[in-house]
Amino acid sequence: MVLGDIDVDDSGGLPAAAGVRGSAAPRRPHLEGRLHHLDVPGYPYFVTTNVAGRARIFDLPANAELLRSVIYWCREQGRFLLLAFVIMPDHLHIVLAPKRPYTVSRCMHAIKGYSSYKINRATARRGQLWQENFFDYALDSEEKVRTRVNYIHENPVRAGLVSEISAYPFSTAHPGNPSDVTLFL
Ligand code: NI
Repeated sequence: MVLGDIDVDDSGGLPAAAGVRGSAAPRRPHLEGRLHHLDVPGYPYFVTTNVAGRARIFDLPANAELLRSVIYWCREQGRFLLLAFVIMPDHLHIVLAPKRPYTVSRCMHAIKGYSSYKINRATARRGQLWQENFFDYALDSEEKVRTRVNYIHENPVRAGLVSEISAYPFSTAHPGNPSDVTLFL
Protein backbone atom coordinates (compact mmCIF):
# COMPACT_ATOMS: atom_id res chain seq x y z
CA MET A 1 0.00 0.00 0.00
CA VAL A 2 1.29 3.41 -0.83
CA LEU A 3 2.02 6.22 1.58
CA GLY A 4 -1.09 8.12 2.45
CA ASP A 5 -3.26 5.33 1.17
CA ILE A 6 -6.62 5.42 2.87
CA ASP A 7 -7.46 1.78 2.35
CA VAL A 8 -8.64 0.10 5.49
CA ASP A 9 -7.64 -3.38 4.39
CA ASP A 10 -4.14 -2.74 5.66
CA SER A 11 -5.32 -2.18 9.19
CA GLY A 12 -5.97 -5.83 9.71
CA GLY A 13 -9.40 -5.78 8.19
CA LEU A 14 -12.74 -4.63 9.40
CA PRO A 15 -15.09 -6.96 11.21
CA ALA A 16 -17.15 -8.85 8.69
CA ALA A 17 -20.29 -7.14 9.92
CA ALA A 18 -18.94 -3.78 8.82
CA GLY A 19 -18.83 -4.85 5.21
CA VAL A 20 -21.58 -5.65 2.78
CA ARG A 21 -19.82 -8.62 1.30
CA GLY A 22 -22.12 -11.03 -0.37
CA SER A 23 -25.23 -9.13 0.58
CA ALA A 24 -27.74 -8.42 -2.11
CA ALA A 25 -28.25 -4.79 -2.99
CA PRO A 26 -31.58 -3.44 -1.76
CA ARG A 27 -34.29 -3.65 -4.39
CA ARG A 28 -35.05 0.03 -4.12
CA PRO A 29 -31.78 1.69 -3.24
CA HIS A 30 -31.82 5.37 -2.46
CA LEU A 31 -29.21 6.61 -4.81
CA GLU A 32 -28.27 10.20 -5.35
CA GLY A 33 -27.90 12.09 -8.55
CA ARG A 34 -28.24 10.46 -11.91
CA LEU A 35 -27.67 7.02 -10.47
CA HIS A 36 -31.20 7.22 -9.12
CA HIS A 37 -32.63 7.37 -12.61
CA LEU A 38 -30.65 4.63 -14.23
CA ASP A 39 -31.61 1.01 -14.46
CA VAL A 40 -28.51 -0.01 -12.62
CA PRO A 41 -28.68 -3.65 -11.63
CA GLY A 42 -26.75 -3.10 -8.44
CA TYR A 43 -24.59 -0.72 -6.54
CA PRO A 44 -21.07 -0.11 -7.70
CA TYR A 45 -18.68 -1.60 -5.18
CA PHE A 46 -15.20 -0.46 -4.32
CA VAL A 47 -13.13 -3.58 -3.73
CA THR A 48 -9.55 -4.05 -2.57
CA THR A 49 -7.83 -7.40 -2.56
CA ASN A 50 -4.23 -8.15 -1.74
CA VAL A 51 -1.69 -10.64 -2.99
CA ALA A 52 -0.95 -13.37 -0.44
CA GLY A 53 1.94 -12.28 1.72
CA ARG A 54 1.87 -8.96 -0.12
CA ALA A 55 4.25 -10.47 -2.66
CA ARG A 56 4.92 -8.00 -5.48
CA ILE A 57 3.94 -10.34 -8.26
CA PHE A 58 2.56 -7.51 -10.39
CA ASP A 59 5.94 -5.86 -10.61
CA LEU A 60 6.19 -8.25 -13.54
CA PRO A 61 4.22 -6.64 -16.38
CA ALA A 62 3.33 -10.05 -17.85
CA ASN A 63 1.48 -10.92 -14.62
CA ALA A 64 -0.33 -7.59 -14.54
CA GLU A 65 -1.32 -8.13 -18.15
CA LEU A 66 -2.80 -11.53 -17.31
CA LEU A 67 -4.88 -10.00 -14.52
CA ARG A 68 -5.93 -7.14 -16.79
CA SER A 69 -7.10 -9.59 -19.45
CA VAL A 70 -9.05 -11.61 -16.88
CA ILE A 71 -10.84 -8.47 -15.65
CA TYR A 72 -11.92 -7.62 -19.20
CA TRP A 73 -12.85 -11.19 -19.97
CA CYS A 74 -15.16 -11.29 -16.93
CA ARG A 75 -16.65 -7.95 -18.00
CA GLU A 76 -17.30 -9.32 -21.49
CA GLN A 77 -18.94 -12.36 -19.95
CA GLY A 78 -21.52 -9.94 -18.58
CA ARG A 79 -20.73 -10.43 -14.92
CA PHE A 80 -20.36 -6.76 -14.08
CA LEU A 81 -19.99 -3.23 -15.32
CA LEU A 82 -16.44 -2.02 -14.84
CA LEU A 83 -16.08 1.50 -13.47
CA ALA A 84 -12.36 1.53 -12.63
CA PHE A 85 -9.43 -0.59 -11.59
CA VAL A 86 -5.75 -0.34 -10.83
CA ILE A 87 -3.33 -3.23 -10.60
CA MET A 88 -0.66 -2.29 -8.07
CA PRO A 89 2.45 -4.42 -7.41
CA ASP A 90 0.85 -6.27 -4.49
CA HIS A 91 -2.86 -5.45 -4.61
CA LEU A 92 -5.84 -4.72 -6.80
CA HIS A 93 -8.40 -1.95 -6.44
CA ILE A 94 -11.51 -2.24 -8.58
CA VAL A 95 -14.92 -0.58 -8.76
CA LEU A 96 -17.50 -2.82 -10.34
CA ALA A 97 -21.26 -3.07 -10.45
CA PRO A 98 -22.34 -6.72 -10.49
CA LYS A 99 -25.08 -7.66 -12.93
CA ARG A 100 -27.73 -9.91 -11.50
CA PRO A 101 -27.56 -12.74 -10.63
CA TYR A 102 -23.90 -12.08 -9.96
CA THR A 103 -22.80 -10.67 -6.63
CA VAL A 104 -19.63 -8.83 -5.75
CA SER A 105 -18.38 -12.01 -4.08
CA ARG A 106 -18.95 -14.08 -7.21
CA CYS A 107 -17.30 -11.44 -9.38
CA MET A 108 -14.22 -11.33 -7.15
CA HIS A 109 -14.16 -15.11 -6.90
CA ALA A 110 -14.01 -15.27 -10.69
CA ILE A 111 -11.36 -12.56 -11.08
CA LYS A 112 -9.16 -14.00 -8.36
CA GLY A 113 -9.68 -17.61 -9.40
CA TYR A 114 -8.99 -17.20 -13.11
CA SER A 115 -6.05 -14.85 -12.60
CA SER A 116 -4.52 -17.13 -10.00
CA TYR A 117 -4.80 -20.08 -12.33
CA LYS A 118 -3.32 -18.24 -15.31
CA ILE A 119 -0.46 -16.57 -13.42
CA ASN A 120 0.49 -19.72 -11.56
CA ARG A 121 0.55 -21.62 -14.82
CA ALA A 122 2.57 -18.95 -16.63
CA THR A 123 5.15 -18.60 -13.89
CA ALA A 124 5.29 -22.22 -12.70
CA ARG A 125 4.15 -20.85 -9.40
CA ARG A 126 2.15 -22.81 -6.86
CA GLY A 127 -0.15 -22.09 -4.02
CA GLN A 128 -2.58 -19.35 -3.23
CA LEU A 129 -1.94 -16.19 -5.18
CA TRP A 130 -4.48 -13.95 -3.45
CA GLN A 131 -5.33 -13.39 0.15
CA GLU A 132 -8.58 -15.15 0.83
CA ASN A 133 -10.56 -12.10 1.83
CA PHE A 134 -11.25 -8.81 0.20
CA PHE A 135 -12.59 -5.53 1.45
CA ASP A 136 -15.55 -3.92 -0.23
CA TYR A 137 -18.19 -1.34 0.24
CA ALA A 138 -21.08 -0.08 -1.77
CA LEU A 139 -20.81 3.34 -3.41
CA ASP A 140 -24.31 4.68 -3.03
CA SER A 141 -23.80 8.16 -4.41
CA GLU A 142 -22.28 9.75 -7.46
CA GLU A 143 -19.80 11.61 -5.29
CA LYS A 144 -18.56 8.40 -3.69
CA VAL A 145 -18.11 6.84 -7.12
CA ARG A 146 -16.18 9.85 -8.35
CA THR A 147 -13.97 9.98 -5.25
CA ARG A 148 -13.08 6.30 -5.40
CA VAL A 149 -12.43 6.27 -9.13
CA ASN A 150 -10.07 9.23 -8.75
CA TYR A 151 -8.41 7.59 -5.79
CA ILE A 152 -7.85 4.41 -7.77
CA HIS A 153 -6.33 6.27 -10.70
CA GLU A 154 -3.99 8.22 -8.43
CA ASN A 155 -2.53 5.09 -6.78
CA PRO A 156 0.42 4.63 -9.18
CA VAL A 157 1.31 8.32 -9.00
CA ARG A 158 1.26 8.29 -5.19
CA ALA A 159 3.47 5.21 -5.28
CA GLY A 160 5.92 6.99 -7.56
CA LEU A 161 5.47 4.48 -10.37
CA VAL A 162 4.47 7.11 -12.95
CA SER A 163 4.09 10.89 -12.95
CA GLU A 164 0.82 11.00 -14.89
CA ILE A 165 -2.16 8.77 -14.15
CA SER A 166 -2.71 8.06 -17.86
CA ALA A 167 0.85 6.74 -18.22
CA TYR A 168 0.18 3.70 -16.05
CA PRO A 169 -0.74 0.78 -18.33
CA PHE A 170 -2.70 -1.17 -15.72
CA SER A 171 -5.49 1.16 -14.72
CA THR A 172 -8.59 2.59 -16.35
CA ALA A 173 -6.89 5.99 -16.43
CA HIS A 174 -4.95 4.61 -19.38
CA PRO A 175 -6.65 5.26 -22.74
CA GLY A 176 -6.19 1.61 -23.70
CA ASN A 177 -8.36 0.39 -20.83
CA PRO A 178 -12.04 1.23 -21.36
CA SER A 179 -14.58 1.45 -18.57
CA ASP A 180 -18.32 1.79 -18.08
CA VAL A 181 -17.99 4.73 -15.71
CA THR A 182 -19.88 7.14 -17.96
CA LEU A 183 -23.03 5.14 -17.23
CA PHE A 184 -22.73 6.23 -13.62
CA LEU A 185 -21.41 9.78 -13.67
NI1 NI B 1 -3.63 1.06 -2.93
